[in-house]
Amino acid sequence: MSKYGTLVMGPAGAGKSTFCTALIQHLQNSKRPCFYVNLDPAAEEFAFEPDLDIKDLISLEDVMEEMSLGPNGGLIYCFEFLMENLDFLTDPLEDVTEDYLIVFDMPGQIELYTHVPVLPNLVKVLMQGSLNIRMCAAYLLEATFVIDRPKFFSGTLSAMSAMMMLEMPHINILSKMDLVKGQVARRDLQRFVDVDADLIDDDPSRKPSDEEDSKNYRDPATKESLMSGSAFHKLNKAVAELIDGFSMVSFLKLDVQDEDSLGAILSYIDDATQYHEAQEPREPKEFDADMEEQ
Ligand SMILES: Nc1nc2c(ncn2[C@@H]2O[C@H](COP(=O)(O)OP(=O)(O)OP(=O)(O)O)[C@@H](O)[C@H]2O)c(=O)[nH]1
Ligand SMILES: [Mg+2]
Repeated sequence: MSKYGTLVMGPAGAGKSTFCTALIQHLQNSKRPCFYVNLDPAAEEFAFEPDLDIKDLISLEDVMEEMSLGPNGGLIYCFEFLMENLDFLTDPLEDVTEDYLIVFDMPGQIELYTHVPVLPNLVKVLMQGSLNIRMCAAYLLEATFVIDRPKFFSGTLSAMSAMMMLEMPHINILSKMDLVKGQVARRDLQRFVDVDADLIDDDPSRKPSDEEDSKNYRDPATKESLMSGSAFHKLNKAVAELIDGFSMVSFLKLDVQDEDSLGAILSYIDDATQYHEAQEPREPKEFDADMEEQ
């Protein structure tokens, strides 16, 4: 028997927990069971109470206080502690049946997705061995990043880094689409969805060339120069070309208020995990009974 799950990741404030809540509500509306796992040791409030919460094992606040660590070091400590106490996570998941979708709500510290091997090791435990969960990663990036192109490309680089580190089925999602509605033309948005590296050169707020830079000398040590000079532009171009060279990242658009949008994202997750192939065909009688209940 297989199990199915999605690992919801992305930078701080990308809308991961909001997406988890909307997805759980959508699953409930479709009468599909869900098992909600909170793996953010700093999370405080939940619209749906998690079925399993890392804070019952360890909390970031306690770690920071007792170990005198900052939020990033503290988070890595929490995950290393989880890896030493894996039964906390794996035992409850053993009993989850194949009709469930297991939703893992992850923390927003980017180090976890780019720098340390703790997440790849955790994913191996979940996807291999006795649990054998068929997983799809869902990496969220906030749609407002399209307004600031260097920011968009650095976020896209973090998504690509997670894809390469985790080596698992993966979708990328532009979240909070409601915030850019009416601000970005559909055609322009498509260039972000399919990640066009030329966006850096076409940037309307494009920064001066070397020649222009040297005409208007600015102190290279100031923050403004660092984040806007021609060297900054070259760096962004190199990042965009690197992303283009791998040709791995494209985005799905998410509006959490829209059931169709949630349904579309869920169907990508289901395709990636081959959820439908494993489901027993239902008797027409069962289907009718469900419809009557609705
Ligand atoms: N307008 C709008 N706001 C959103 C949306 N999703 C999330 N937000 C807001 O963005 C903020 C962060 O949302 P969360 O869901 O907590 O984001 P997160 O990625 O879980 O954050 P961390 O766990 O702290 O990394 C909150 O204030 C949400 O209300 C959305 O689709 N549209
Ligand atoms: Mg969260």
